[in-house]
Amino acid sequence: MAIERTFSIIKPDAVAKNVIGKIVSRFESNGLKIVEMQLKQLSREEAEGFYAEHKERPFFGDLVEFMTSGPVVVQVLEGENAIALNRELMGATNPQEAAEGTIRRDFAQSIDANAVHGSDSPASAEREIAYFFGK
Ligand code: IDP
Repeated sequence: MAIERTFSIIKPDAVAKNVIGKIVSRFESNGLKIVEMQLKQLSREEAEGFYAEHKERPFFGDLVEFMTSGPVVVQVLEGENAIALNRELMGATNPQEAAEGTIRRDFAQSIDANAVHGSDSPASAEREIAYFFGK
């Protein structure tokens, strides 16, 4: 299987709950390496640009509000099948529907405050990594 890179965000709810280490540990113990990492406060413009594909969705305003409500951790994860593996470790968007043992099931409380973001395809991974870390 190919070594891939994917983009991940530990969202403001998880940072506020002090579970950065627990979430990173899930990545590491499942074979993903952290190759870039930064704690940062997103500006409104950065959050709007990052989620531009959701601009027309009714929850867009709340999503931007939430993503700028406190610091996040942006990171690049590398490993075999990293994009799909990270999505599997995260669990479903709605934590109530996320499988047992997933990050969202264990650390998230609601569909809008759902602990983590992860790229959903090679094209998004490339775009999202470039958006925060350049080439
Ligand atoms: P994903 O994060 O699992 O890839 P997307 O459908 O790409 O899910 O949605 C991006 C983010 O938008 C979600 O992680 C969640 O925080 C938020 N979101 C998605 N659907 C809803 C909704 O129906 N209400 C509120 N927030 C939502």
